[in-house]
Amino acid sequence: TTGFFQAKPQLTNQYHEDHAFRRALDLFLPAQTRTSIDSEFSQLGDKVLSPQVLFWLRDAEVHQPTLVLRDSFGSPRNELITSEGWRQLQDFGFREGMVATGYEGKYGHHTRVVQFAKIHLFAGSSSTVTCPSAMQDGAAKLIMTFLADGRANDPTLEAVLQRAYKRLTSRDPTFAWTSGQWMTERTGGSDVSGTETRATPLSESQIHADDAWTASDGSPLGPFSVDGFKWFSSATDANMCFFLAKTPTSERVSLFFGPVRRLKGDSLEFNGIFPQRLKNKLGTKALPTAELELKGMRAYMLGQEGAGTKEISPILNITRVYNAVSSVGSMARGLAISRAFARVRTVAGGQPLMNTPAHVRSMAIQHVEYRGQTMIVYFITYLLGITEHSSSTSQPNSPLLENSAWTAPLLRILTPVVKAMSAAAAVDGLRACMESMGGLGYLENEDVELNVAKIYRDTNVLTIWEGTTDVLAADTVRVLKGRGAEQALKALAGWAQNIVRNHESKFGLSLKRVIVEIQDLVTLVQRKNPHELLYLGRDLLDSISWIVITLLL
Ligand code: MFK
Ligand code: FAD
Repeated sequence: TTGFFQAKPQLTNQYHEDHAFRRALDLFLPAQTRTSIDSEFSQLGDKVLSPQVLFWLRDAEVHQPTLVLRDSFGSPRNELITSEGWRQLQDFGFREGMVATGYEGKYGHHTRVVQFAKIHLFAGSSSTVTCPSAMQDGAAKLIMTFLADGRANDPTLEAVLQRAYKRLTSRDPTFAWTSGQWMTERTGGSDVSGTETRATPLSESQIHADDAWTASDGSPLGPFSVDGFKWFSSATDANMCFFLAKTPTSERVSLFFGPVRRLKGDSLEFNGIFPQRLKNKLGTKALPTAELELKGMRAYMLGQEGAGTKEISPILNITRVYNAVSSVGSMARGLAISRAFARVRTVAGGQPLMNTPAHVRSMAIQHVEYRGQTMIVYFITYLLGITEHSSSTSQPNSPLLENSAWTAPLLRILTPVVKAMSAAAAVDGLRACMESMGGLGYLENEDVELNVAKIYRDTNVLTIWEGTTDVLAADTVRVLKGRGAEQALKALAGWAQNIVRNHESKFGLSLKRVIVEIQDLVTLVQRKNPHELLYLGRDLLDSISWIVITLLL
């Protein structure tokens, strides 16, 4: 093998190289916080590209999860096997506080910005362990809110939840838990009203008959027995899960919570859960997404019976933020690979691609899209942190958010908008990154950190799970036309008009086009009925995200 070989592109520390990422941190973090995280982030930027982490990433991709349903002698085994690399990446995530940072509160209002910046840097090296992390975080948030509101009126349930919360927010890999979120059934994932899973309350004697079995932390198993079929379970290796089921007394779904495994003596087994098969997917190959049959799974009901979708919505809203951060994190890695390639690849005329105007123009278009998405994604992490760390009198004094009444409604409207738009942008962006590397971009690159094709495959799911684009558009319409609609529209328009005024007076910018767009949006929402707006849902997403991105850029 003589002749030319392309020099290998070299990825550099993205905390230092990625201008859009740094701009988002500069915009949403106060200077003091920015300085105090500098060293940790610089190290994290190195770690996610270190030989150790890349070895785990490669191992997780090569040794995909398997299900052992029977042993060689025909006896049932019911065992899920994940790779060493996958487990090590999860442990790395725990140690680095990918979830825990969000609950340690070290950075006050800015805690969530800091936490999600870690996910952003990790995304391209994570082999999607960030998916169970997302549900772990959602579960922690739900439990935290539930306990804070005094809604666990049963002492056993309260103790079980408190113990779970400690594990969900821990940095210790030997103690920390991830969680699953099981909503989707064969009847539908967008609309869960056709849920077939049934939860039946057990009598005292039935509960105590099984007392020898506990959750893996020693907690009692729960007073409901659950039977049904969950069509998609991504965190099948999780320690616990939140899920929807119907009760004998309500045809509407309720929220349940239970351990995924149960323990008796030395024996640890699935808690009445029987994985049927692993899904054969386009991407996210290391993630153990399974179909699960539930037969006698023990669980607790949480919250109001029949209000399961509302009760589970704190998880949905957190995992949608993760989805958005993963979208920009994946774009970030794709663009870093594309830039590294352009530095070493020479094309006709002997010029490196980096000096080829047409190529640089194409890359610039992708970078502008990434920058816009990054700004709006960090805006929702900023809003989330404020809602979690503020009383009405202790909002940060920031020109980005002058009226504290805007925070919660803005977060509620923008979460589905940003989830939908960032995911679509990431798929388009990664396709373009592949193209920017020519044939090499299409290959399953042996150097896993440069495998943009894998990131592209993985990214496609971001538009589907946690709500497809049209379903998220419908969620936006639910906010803009439902109860509290007037307050929501006021917050969005008020915030945007305020930023326009600030920009015009501070920078002398003329933002007439934005003002027209805001007015058109308000008129559209007010004039159309919900059915008409549902039809125009994607236009709404487009218009809202365009306004916000323009004002944040
Ligand atoms: C690495 C990336 C990280 C991400 C990892 C993710 C891993 C993937 C895992 C999954 O995919 S898990 C499954 C996710 N499934 C979805 O996202 C379901 C998509 N469908 C919806 O979101 C539907 O809108 C929904 C199922 C919620 C519709 O249910 P309903 O019962 O028909 O809703 P309805 O009746 O309109 O609303 C019921 C109540 O819930 C209302 O409150 P009120 O009763 O007070 O009026 C709604 O306002 C409220 N609600 C619904 N969605 C909400 C919400 N409240 C707050 N936030 C929301 N998002
Ligand atoms: P459907 O709901 O049947 O949707 C099909 C099409 O109909 C879509 O294009 C949708 O946009 C459209 N549609 C549906 N309703 C409307 C409407 N009202 N208005 C306009 N259009 C509509 N789920 C879990 O619960 N837990 C998991 O861990 C999990 N992991 C997953 C992992 C992977 C890799 C994948 C691919 C999915 C996972 N899911 C999980 C399921 C995922 O959340 C669902 O696939 C998703 O919510 C869509 O549901 P569905 O597949 O039933 O499609």
